[in-house]
Amino acid sequence: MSEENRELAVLISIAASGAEVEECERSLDELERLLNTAGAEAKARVIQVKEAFDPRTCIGKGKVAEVAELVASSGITLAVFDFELSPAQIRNLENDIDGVRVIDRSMLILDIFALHATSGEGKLQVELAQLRYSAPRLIGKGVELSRQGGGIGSRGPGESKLETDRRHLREKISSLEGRIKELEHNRAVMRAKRDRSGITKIGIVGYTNAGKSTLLNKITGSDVLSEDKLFATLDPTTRKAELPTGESVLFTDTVGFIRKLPHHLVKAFKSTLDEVVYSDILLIVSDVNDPEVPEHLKVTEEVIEELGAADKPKIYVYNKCDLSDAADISAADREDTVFISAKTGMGIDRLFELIKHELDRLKKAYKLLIPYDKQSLVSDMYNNFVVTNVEYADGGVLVEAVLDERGRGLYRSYIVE
Ligand SMILES: Nc1nc2c(ncn2[C@@H]2O[C@H](COP(=O)(O)OP(=O)(O)OP(=O)(O)O)[C@@H](O)[C@H]2O)c(=O)[nH]1
Ligand SMILES: [Mg+2]
Repeated sequence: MSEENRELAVLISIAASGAEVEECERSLDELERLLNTAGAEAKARVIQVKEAFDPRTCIGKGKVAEVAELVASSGITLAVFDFELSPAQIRNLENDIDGVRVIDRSMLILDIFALHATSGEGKLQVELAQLRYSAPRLIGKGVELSRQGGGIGSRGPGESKLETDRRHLREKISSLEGRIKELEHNRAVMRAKRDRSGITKIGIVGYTNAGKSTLLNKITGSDVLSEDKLFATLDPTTRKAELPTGESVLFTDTVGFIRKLPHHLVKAFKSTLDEVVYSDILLIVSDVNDPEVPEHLKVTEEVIEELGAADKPKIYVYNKCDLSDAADISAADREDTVFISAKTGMGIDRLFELIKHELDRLKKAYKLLIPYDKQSLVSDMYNNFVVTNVEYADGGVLVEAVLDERGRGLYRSYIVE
């Protein structure tokens, strides 16, 4: 889309008090980046400072009139609210403000997801999330959903199929849920296969645009799309890499997180986010230069918690150090923290050391009973792991050994304790 015919938008937020205006502005900065990623341009911002909340239009009557005036004089055709709106609120706002479509942050994020989804699974997940969230909001407000190019907030893989009828909507949702269940099952089967290979799985997670895909590419020599865009990655990619010690591990790049990430979106992406849940170690990637890192980490930890993966070993990876002052960086050398540049490769060796350290920690002592006709396994174990004791017993050799994930996978069926 050329610069001239980018859709113009007004961004709208509410601060509960004067003290919250700054936080509102930061959130709007991010909303603006989301809007740009979706191909539109922010022409104006409106923040209302207000304690009482108007349930009809969220912002007060006076502000609605102000926005209407702005819209009439500036070529703005889209109003984006930085918080969730109900279907009724959208209707009321569109009635009161002539000539704009009204969407909220969630719908904008879903729109970007729709633009960036490439795999069948990703598209299905976006479509499901849109049907659950956007469709009820768009239905009945005179927008023809089946029209091509309905604009931001109404794009999507399933756009042409969106039914205006609620019954159809429900049927569609349950059919999508069924198909996603199938894909989830396929993923589980693939995962079980990988588990049997016993290779340690490392999940790369973190705020959107932190450099997760760039890191995966650097470590594994792959070429996953990495871009200066929010939500460039939607589909997880898993690649094998060899640590300097010779050990193989699997790295998985995942969809990024963002503040006010709607709960229903996390739910819709459950099948791909499961890759996080089944990781043995999490790399939490942040952009070291971003002043919002504490907020980003908070959001990331919340999503990890929501996924039920809070108890995994975590390594905090501060990325893009090539852009920052090296003096600050070496100051904070901690066991679970590393400063890198995924672009130049700086600090990657240290990251590998930390990973190795976690791998060692994941090792545990096991007792195994190896049948007498499988004796070659015992010498394998001697070669690859630390064997602490061997006894000859009924039915086989009783071996005590310290195993990592891989060993556990390899000898799973012989573990007795
Ligand atoms: N200077 C510099 N830029 C980097 C570094 N790592 C990533 N980038 C840039 O940051 C932008 C985002 O990188 P991605 O790897 O796409 O980030 P991501 O975390 O995968 O982002 P999403 O998939 O959108 O959530 C790209 O323009 C990268 O080139 C780095 O170490 N240094
Ligand atoms: Mg990415």
